This record gives sequence, structure tokens and C-alpha cells, in this order.
Amino acid sequence: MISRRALLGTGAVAATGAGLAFAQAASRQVITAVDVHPSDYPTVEAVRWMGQEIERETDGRISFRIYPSGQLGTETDTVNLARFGVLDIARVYLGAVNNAFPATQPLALPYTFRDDAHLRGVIDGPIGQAILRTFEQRDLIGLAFYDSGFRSMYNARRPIHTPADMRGLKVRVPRADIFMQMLDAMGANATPIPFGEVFTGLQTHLIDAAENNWATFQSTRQYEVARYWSQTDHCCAPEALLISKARFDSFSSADRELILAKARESVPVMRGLWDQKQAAARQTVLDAGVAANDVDKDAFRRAVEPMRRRYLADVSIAETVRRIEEHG
Ligand code: BDP
Repeated sequence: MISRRALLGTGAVAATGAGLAFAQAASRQVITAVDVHPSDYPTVEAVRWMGQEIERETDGRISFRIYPSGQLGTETDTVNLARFGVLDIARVYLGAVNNAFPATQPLALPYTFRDDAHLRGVIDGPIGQAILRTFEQRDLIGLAFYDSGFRSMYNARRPIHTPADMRGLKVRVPRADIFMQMLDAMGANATPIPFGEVFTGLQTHLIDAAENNWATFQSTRQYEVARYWSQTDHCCAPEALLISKARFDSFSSADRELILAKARESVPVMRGLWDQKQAAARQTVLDAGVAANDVDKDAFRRAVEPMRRRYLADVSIAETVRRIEEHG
């Protein structure tokens, strides 16, 4: 027979156990992260990797909940939701932050980078790190820049070789000044529509064309309705990985360090996935019969030059662009 004392003891242990479990549950933190891309896209996979690492390192005390496919709104919306602390991590293209954070503009200007290695060198080095720090001025922390490859033109009508071929084409652009001005300068009729509506826009001929990287062209299935890819390589703005500053500051300094370290480590993880995805996407698209052609890039460079010069009139943008161009 169990003594009263033993019983009380068990009860106490059970109560303590329950209390501990309750305390642990209460101290569990869930970081929400959003992206417009689907669950298997490299940006989403990299953030998932980051969450799993943090969950493992903290024995489950901090974990991530990911909302892919634009479930929580457009990128401009999600940046603001992160600023106000409604959600935590927003992975967005640079256009979504170009106006509020002018220091990011040099990275989005057309024909700033020679190739992927040039971009990676710049964003990993002091220029990229200084730009990331500017997010703090407006309620955000810049965790990392991810690759986005070069963007090119694709359309449902004809191959494009020179800016003259763009005349009269309604080209979807993301709703960001730099993108609208860039495509207007190329001679197109720039039409801003949300990312999630591009496929239907092309299918119903609301628009004739759009521009993006191979990975997005393929994963959105836009290549099924836009059969001409013209390799303009006009922009290779990286993706921004941002976290709400209010939320970030609510963590202990050790946790903050961990979040920053895992964000940094997620960059090479993302790049590995990205290189594979870009190559596989390009192959899928070409195998599906999309006609790809090279363009007269010098003619495109000349077309956007006046637009670039307007941005370069700002001394700090001009200085950053000069340093980027000089970067080895
Ligand atoms: C993709 C970016 C995504 C943008 C999209 C767009 O990864 O963040 O929303 O382009 O064009 O390359 O809207």
C-alpha cells in the first residue's frame, strides 16, 4: 500500500512536472515567416532550414512557422506588417523596400552587376552589410540578402532583340518605382500588377509580357503562357530577409546572436539550392519548347542610362554604385 507521504510526494512531483511543462510551453516562442513563393522555392527552404537549426539549438524553445505562397499578402504589405510587429520575418524582393530604404536602390538599378559572383562579393562584403544595417532606421533588422539571379524579359508575342521590339508591349512589373521606370525606359508599357496575378494576366492577355528570373518563370508556370524568353539580364537585385525589430529586440542577446548567426549561415544553404533551382528551371522551360534568344545588351544598357543617371544624381547612391562597380 502506498503511504500518504509517498502519495503526496508523487503529487508534488506531478505538480512540479506539470508546472515545468506549463512554464516551458509558456516560454516557447514561435517566429512567423512569410514569402510569396511556394514551399519548395529556395528562399522558403532556406528560411525553413534556419528555423530548424534554431529549434534544434534551443531544444524547441524557439521555432518557426512559415506562411509561403503569399498567404499573408503582398510583399509591400508584409514589410509593413513586420515593421508593426504583426508578423516577424518577411522575405521580399528589393523593390518592396526601395522607397523606404533608399540605400537599397543601388542594388536594384539596372546593369549594376556583371555576374552572380560580383553580386555575391558585394552583398557579403562591407557594402552589403552597411545596406543591411540601414533597415534598423525603420523598425526592421536586415538579416541577410539572398540571391535572385538575373531578371530577363519574357512574352507571349515575339522574340525581343532590341528596345525597339518592346514598343507597345504591356509588360508586367512589380509595383516599385525602380521597376516601373526601368521598363518604361526600355520602351515598354510598364504595367504594375501583383505577383500572384501575373500568370492569369498573361493567359488572358491583360498583359503581353513580364520579367523575372528562370526559377520564378518556371515555378509560377508562366512559361506555359509566355513562350518567348529574351535574355536581357537587366537586373539582379538580391532578395531581402528582414525581421521585425520589435520582435527581435524581445529576445535575449544570446537568442539574438543565434538568430543572426543562423541567418548568415542560411545564405550559402540558399545559394546551393538556388544554383540547382535556376539550372533545373531553365532546363524545364527549354524542354517545354520556350524559344530563348540573346539580345543586344548594349542597346538595353543605353536605353536605361538616362533613368540610371537620375538615381546617380544622389551623391550617396552614386558613391555606392561606384564602389560596387570597382568591386573585383
Ligand atoms: C521574384 C521575387 C519575388 C517577387 C517577384 C515579382 O523573388 O519576391 O515578388 O519576383 O516579380 O523574383 O514580384
